[in-house]
Amino acid sequence: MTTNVTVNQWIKEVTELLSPDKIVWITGEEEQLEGLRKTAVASGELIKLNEELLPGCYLHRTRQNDVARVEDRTFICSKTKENAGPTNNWCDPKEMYQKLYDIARGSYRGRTMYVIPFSMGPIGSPLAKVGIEVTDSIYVVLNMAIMTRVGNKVLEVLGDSNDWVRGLHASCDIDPEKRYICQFPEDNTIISVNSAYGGNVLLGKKCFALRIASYQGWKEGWMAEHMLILGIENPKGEKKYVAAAFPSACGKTNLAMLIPPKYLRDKGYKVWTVGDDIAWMRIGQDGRLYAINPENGFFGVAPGTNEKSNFNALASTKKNTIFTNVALDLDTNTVWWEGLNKDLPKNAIDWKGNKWDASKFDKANKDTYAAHPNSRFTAPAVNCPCISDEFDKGAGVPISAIIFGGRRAKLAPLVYQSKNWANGVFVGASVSSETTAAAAGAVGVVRHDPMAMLPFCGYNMGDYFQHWLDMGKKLGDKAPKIFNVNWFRQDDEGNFVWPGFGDNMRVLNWILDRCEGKADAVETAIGYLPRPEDIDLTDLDIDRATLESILAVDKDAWTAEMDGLTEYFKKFGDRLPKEFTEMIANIKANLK
Ligand code: SAT
Ligand code: MN
Repeated sequence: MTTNVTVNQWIKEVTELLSPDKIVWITGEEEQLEGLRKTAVASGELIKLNEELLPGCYLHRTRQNDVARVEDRTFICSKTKENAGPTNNWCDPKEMYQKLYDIARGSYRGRTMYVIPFSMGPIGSPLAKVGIEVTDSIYVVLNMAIMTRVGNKVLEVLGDSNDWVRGLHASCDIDPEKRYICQFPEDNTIISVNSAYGGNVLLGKKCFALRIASYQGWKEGWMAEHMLILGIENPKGEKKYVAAAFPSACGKTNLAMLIPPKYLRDKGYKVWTVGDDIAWMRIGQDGRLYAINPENGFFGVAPGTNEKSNFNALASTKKNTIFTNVALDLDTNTVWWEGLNKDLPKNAIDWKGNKWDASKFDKANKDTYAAHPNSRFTAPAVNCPCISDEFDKGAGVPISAIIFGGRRAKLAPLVYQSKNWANGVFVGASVSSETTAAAAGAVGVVRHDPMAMLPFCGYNMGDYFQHWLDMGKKLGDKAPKIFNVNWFRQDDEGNFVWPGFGDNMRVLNWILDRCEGKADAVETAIGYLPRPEDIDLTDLDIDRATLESILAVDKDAWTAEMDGLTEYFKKFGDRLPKEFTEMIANIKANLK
């Protein structure tokens, strides 16, 4: 299939280890993929949906014990524990290879080994990188063919190079006790066993494009971030790009595909999606920071997605999409999930494969849901009505602003701007968020999630913070401005205060105006905040006092937050940039 010696050597090794009956190289041709879809439908791995209403769409159900990323079974196997750092599980690479080989050995017997050459980023782009994943799952192949660029062309651009990431996925028995998602950053290698769910097995995504790539970026002077990328076009036709980091299932896809409020659309504002989850960023010839989306599709959270919350995402799922763990509406042979619409299907199968009883549906009880809270759609990016012209170009888009955010019911104001790049890095490092269903474990617990990278940083996070500071020094006055947002503030009754979704455009406009020195702000201890009159409230039913309540800096609460951060940062020891300690002292002094 290729003359690349390093590829052939590795394929020989994994073949010996896994003992497949057959080897199939994924060529990227539609005919081959269509054959695989047919095979998967015949075996029950995929269910073909209504060809008229959802052409080219399929439903897949995972095992009930395999529905989210498993952070406690995810390891960074660098040579030393210090290099994985205090936020990652670590295991000695030799020991882990042995353990994983023992688990995977012979597990492809009677099965086919699919070899997927894939490119993260447009094939041949100077910002792109190549990987090869072997898997025994057709579901993985078909998802990878949506989420990345796959096939022979990738091998062509790779040529004889050894700069590619090895990805081994083995479904084994989907045994949660023997499930491991392991990254070996120093070997460009990923091994994932005993899972068949999204982020655990689509190895181009979190494992490569974040964990391995963040390490590569550190070594090579670029950045791999858990960020959406969106372009905002003003009425003059000028486009500005922002990148924004939020933890999983905090609305990155929604922000990336936002539809501006009517009064802004009427003026001629438009939003273009470049990416919804991951950004790779490098300093360009002109000294600015350029970003590409390394992915080729969206692996979005289905529940809550509807025509109002995210018209563009829903439109993206109308053809050639794979749905995972949503409900099947038997009357129409289409899919349904909580929040799609108000018409609960009367004749449906839930995500577990059982007949669903709509009359027993209880919002407070997740066991009664038709779709799993972390059910997903895998949709091709080209389907998105607002996909950017730049998406497929590979040169990247220049980033004007970087936005951090989390899901915080209290404390963090709607928006604020950091005082400078270094302070912005501190703001990113300070992100906390309530946990979501995207990872196994408790939901709704506030945890520190620096830069939304906690589960995805492939090396010591103290070094990662320093890398951010170093990038800022290189960027100098060309550095993007850094902001923090919080769409999730709640009042005392637990209602969301800010309408969010399309109305977030009002905040983005303030952010872009700040980048151009056009908008006012007040300086506070934590950064620059808009005055209520700086946020355009045209056509919005929210009064000034309410807005004020989410644009205030509560001194006691922020002092406590700084004390909490001081404690948290201790875990990074002497790898913590000393600037952070100085900033905390400064902020506390200014809060007095
Ligand atoms: O499950 S994935 O890791 O692919 C998605 C997410 O958690 O953001
Ligand atoms: Mn994500």
